[in-house]
Amino acid sequence: MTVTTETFQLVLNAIRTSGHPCLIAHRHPDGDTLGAAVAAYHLFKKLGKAPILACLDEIPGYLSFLGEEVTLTHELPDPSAVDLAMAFDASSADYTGFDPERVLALKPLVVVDHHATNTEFGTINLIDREAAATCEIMFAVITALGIAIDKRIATALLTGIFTDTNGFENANTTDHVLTIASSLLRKGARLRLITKQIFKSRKITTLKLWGRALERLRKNQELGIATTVLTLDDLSACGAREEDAEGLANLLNIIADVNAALILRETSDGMIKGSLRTTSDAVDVAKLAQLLGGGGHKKAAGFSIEGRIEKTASGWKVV
Ligand SMILES: [Mn+2]
Repeated sequence: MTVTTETFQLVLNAIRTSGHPCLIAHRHPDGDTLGAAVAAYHLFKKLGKAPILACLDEIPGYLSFLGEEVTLTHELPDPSAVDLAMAFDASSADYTGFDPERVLALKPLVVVDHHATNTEFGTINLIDREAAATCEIMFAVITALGIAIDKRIATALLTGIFTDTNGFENANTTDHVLTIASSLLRKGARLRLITKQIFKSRKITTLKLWGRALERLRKNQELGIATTVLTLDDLSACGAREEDAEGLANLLNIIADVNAALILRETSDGMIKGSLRTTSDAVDVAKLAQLLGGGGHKKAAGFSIEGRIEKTASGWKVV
């Protein structure tokens, strides 16, 4: 890990001394934020503590197995009701989806993350930008605490590692990641369930939506970027939901001879969400996303801009 031992010890102490921690998973939760938060939830329960798991949104259907034996709240507690807050996989307070001031009011605030663009908004920042997943960092934390990783914790951590390596396929799949995955499997992690839920549980409505995006794929010759768009009309025409567009960016990351792939899609809050992916070591999509007010990782990043997407005679335009 590229974090200092001192920071690591501060986190271990914060966990050991807390009785009422609040664990925060970011909005539109994915396998990594939920995996890390749920693993921490079970960890605190094992330690006899009373954790609260807070996430603005519901656990998406394909990750429902992570919610077994877990109580989720959609609101942040009063600062006086908790003695520790931990935010997982969130690059900024804003990224959690909660009012950033209310997030920052929770103290101490431990930020556990691996985003290159993390703003270090905690009072303790356990940020390992080299880690493949926040769950990889949490594996180190739980191991260092000397707490036995049970089947539920192992499954939660493996979910985040599996999600963020896109099934051990991305460039961030190091030998260290595979060693951790192997260790989690020995502790009973349900890899077959994770594989099925993440890669083999798509609805026909989702694939129809992806079909629309695939049909519109174009390569911008100047930038060498493959782009496509999805509108809210596409969602209703396909009977799909916003969360069904997740996963499409990884699918587009299989295109040869492009510098990057970009999807622009309208969201119901009047914004356009951009998702960027690349397999090229020469391209840093996090930097590109940052120029547009977003962030992420070198090979996977995103941003949000105001606007709508309209079809014009010369193609799709952001207006
Ligand atoms: Mn992550």
